[in-house]
This record gives sequence, structure tokens and C-alpha cells, in this order.
Amino acid sequence: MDITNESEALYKILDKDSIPSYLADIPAVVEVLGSTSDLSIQEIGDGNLNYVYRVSNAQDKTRSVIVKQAVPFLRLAGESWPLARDRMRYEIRAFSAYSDLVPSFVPDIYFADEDMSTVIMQCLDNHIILRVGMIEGIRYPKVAEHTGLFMAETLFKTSAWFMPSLERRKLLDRFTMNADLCKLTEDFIFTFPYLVHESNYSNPATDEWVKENIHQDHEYKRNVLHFKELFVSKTEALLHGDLHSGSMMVNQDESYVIDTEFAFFGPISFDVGKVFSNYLLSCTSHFERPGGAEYQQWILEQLPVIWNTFETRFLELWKQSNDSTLYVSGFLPEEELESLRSEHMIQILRDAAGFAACSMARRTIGIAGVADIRGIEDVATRSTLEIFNLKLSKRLMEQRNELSTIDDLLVLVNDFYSTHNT
Ligand code: ADP
Ligand code: SR1
Ligand code: MG
Repeated sequence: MDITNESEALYKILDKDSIPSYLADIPAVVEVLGSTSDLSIQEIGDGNLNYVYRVSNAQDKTRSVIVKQAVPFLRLAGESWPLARDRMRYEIRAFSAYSDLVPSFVPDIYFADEDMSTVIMQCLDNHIILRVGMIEGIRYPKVAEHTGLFMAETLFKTSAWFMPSLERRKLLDRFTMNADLCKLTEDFIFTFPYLVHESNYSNPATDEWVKENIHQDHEYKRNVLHFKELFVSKTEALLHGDLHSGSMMVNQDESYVIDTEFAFFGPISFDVGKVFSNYLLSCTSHFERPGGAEYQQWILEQLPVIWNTFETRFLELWKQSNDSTLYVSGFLPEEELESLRSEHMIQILRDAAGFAACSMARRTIGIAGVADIRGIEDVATRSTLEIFNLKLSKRLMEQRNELSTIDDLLVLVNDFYSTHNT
């Protein structure tokens, strides 16, 4: 649905001056804050797209909310790059779906306003962005398990193996028009990084290597196209669509998933692959960051925890699901169904490796890098890590169809680490 003219008239970009009166009219928010007469307001958005404010009662800072607003342009690129603000509609819808499916993994939503493109939610004051924690080399004992559970619950329960046909089509209908953000992914993950494009990042020490080994590697680019096709055509489950370490807020006990604006129906392996790639990018960064080899080992140990938790819960849910869009009880003998399930999981793993390869390349070559790597100041050192990541991306892409288990993936990565120097 497009933003209508009527809704356009109701929309205003919020700032520190206008936030208090905006919030004063929202009873659910006034209740959390206690009062809106003396507020402390900070813009804390470190994301690529939107503005995010932490608003607290100046007299009692424990009473706080997060106000997130979509603006009609891509924040990262500036006002000259228009981007429909109805992305907030999908953020709200996805949060609503997740509040039903996995309430303990998403912040409470106090108020959602499609006209103003805002969502007002629980302030996760005792948590930090997982990427920030991982840059510092902090270990989170629960996050891998939580990530696996989050993916299994949300992805299986919105798939055709679980939902009845009509109910599922209605849910699908609520996400089909997240067009601008799907287009961003099509362009920024699957197209621009593999061509000379004005939006791409440039590091003089890496650029030549990229030209020769990425832009001219036609086999690799055919594989990227294969994954782009999968992304645009496989409506398998409701995806988060941007599930990475910057979209999780964590502490030693809890993990929350935020930033749901890229939600759409796509291939399950896309969410899984993005998670894998961000762990791998972080792992590379610790050649130069404080965690060193021990932390790298911890990161790699998280991959099987994520996958095994995901797979176990996914299969558990699948075995409990009798009738669905796809399946009616008794359609196949149990042993056939067993083998179908295990082939299905192997395919998700292989495709996740392919999507991880695309994600590693875009985070290295494209405009939206990751702080883990882009934050390394010395250009030559950064370039070494960038080329390392691109080589790993190519290895994952090339060998993905040889993987049958998560241990195979680990062998691939460990073998790569032992034969490539930084
Ligand atoms: P964008 O869509 O622009 O990427 P995000 O939803 O990722 O925005 O939010 C940007 C930043 O705002 C996050 O990295 C985090 O630091 C902060 N933030 C977002 N939601 C919350 C929350 N519920 N509690 C605390 N901080 C939050
Ligand atoms: C210009 S693309 C911006 C990126 O930021 C988000 O986190 C998504 O990953 C998107 O691709
Ligand atoms: Mg976002």
C-alpha cells in the first residue's frame, strides 16, 4: 500500500522539540514514562535507514521508551536517495507477528503509528547490540541457542509445512508489498557489489583485487544470480530479512531481535545465511581485535550451536505438524517423510552457505559495511581482512553443495583459516 496524500498530511519528521507533545497524546506511552513534562531525549540511531530516539523521564531515568521513525530517504546515503517510509508498516507487522510467535525474543511494542511511520517500544537498557559486544570480544553464552530457537519458531511456523493455506495466504498478503526494502536487498546484496557502481565502498588496497577476482569471476557471479533468483522467487516463510549481529540486543542471559523492517516471505536459508556471515565477518576481524585466536574459536563454536538448535527445534515442530498447506496426514509413509525432511535441512544449510557468501561480499564491497571490519583504521590491515573475507566468500560459494552437516561447514572454514594468511 502506498502512503496516501491524506496520510502524507499527517506525517512530520520528529525531532527533540516535537517528541514530547507527540508522546503526550499516547496514553500507553505516558503510562510507561510516568509523565511527559520533563523528558530527556537522545538520538541513538546507528543504523543505516531510520532515526531512533531514547526517551526517558528526566526525573526517573529507569522509565524510558524507544521511538523509531522512518524518514522518506535512506539515512546512510542522505536525503537525495528517496526510500518509501512505508517500510515502517512492515516493521510493525513483523513485530506483531513475532509478538505472537516468539514474545520473549522481541521488545514490547507500546504504540505503532503508520501515519507517522513510528513504532514506540520497550527500551532495552540492559542489553547491547551483539555486534558491539562481539567487537569488544565479549562472550554471550545464550545468544547462539536463542538465535537458533528464534529462527526455528518464526520460520517453521510461517511455512507451508505448518500453516493452513488460507491463513498463510492472508499473512503473505500482509508482506508482499515491502517493495522498496526488497529492492534494496536485490541491489545492495545481489547486484551492485559485483559491478563497478558509484555506491560501492572503495579501499585502494582492495579495489584491484575486487576487479580481477570478483567482477571478472563469471562463475561466482552466476552463483550470485542463482541466489538472487532464490531471494526473489521462493516464498517459503516470513523472514526477518536483515537478521545479523546488528539486529540483536543481548546480555549474558537474554537476546532480543530488533529492526524488523525488511520482513517479507522468502527463502528460509536467507535468514540463516546472514547470521552465519556476520559471525564469520566478526571472526576475521579478531585477527586485529582484542579477542584474538581464543575469541575466534568461541565464534566458530557458536555456528554449530545456532544450527543444531535451529535444526532440532525446526524438525521437532515439523514432526508435530500433521495437516498444513503442504501436507495431509498419511500422504507419505513415515520413512519417506523422514528422508524428505533430512534432504530439506541439507538444502537449507547449503543455501545458507551461498547466502552467507553473498552477504560477506556485500558487507566488504558494498556501501553498507560492518563496523567489525570498516572500523579498522589502518587501510592496509583492513584490506588484508577484506580480501580474506572475499576469498572465504568464494570458497563458501564454490563448495556449498559439498556440505551435508554443520560439521562440514566448520571443516571448510577451519581448512580455509589454516591455509590462508592474513
Ligand atoms: P535502523 O532500522 O536504522 O537500522 P535499528 O532498528 O537497527 O535502526 O536501531 C538503530 C539502533 O537503535 C540500534 O543499533 C540500537 O542501538 C538502538 N535501538 C533500537 N531499538 C532499540 C531498543 N528497543 N532498545 C534499545 N536500543 C534500541
Ligand atoms: C544501503 S543498504 C542498507 C543496508 O542496511 C540494512 O541493515 C540492510 O542490511 C540493508 O541492506
Ligand atoms: Mg533497519
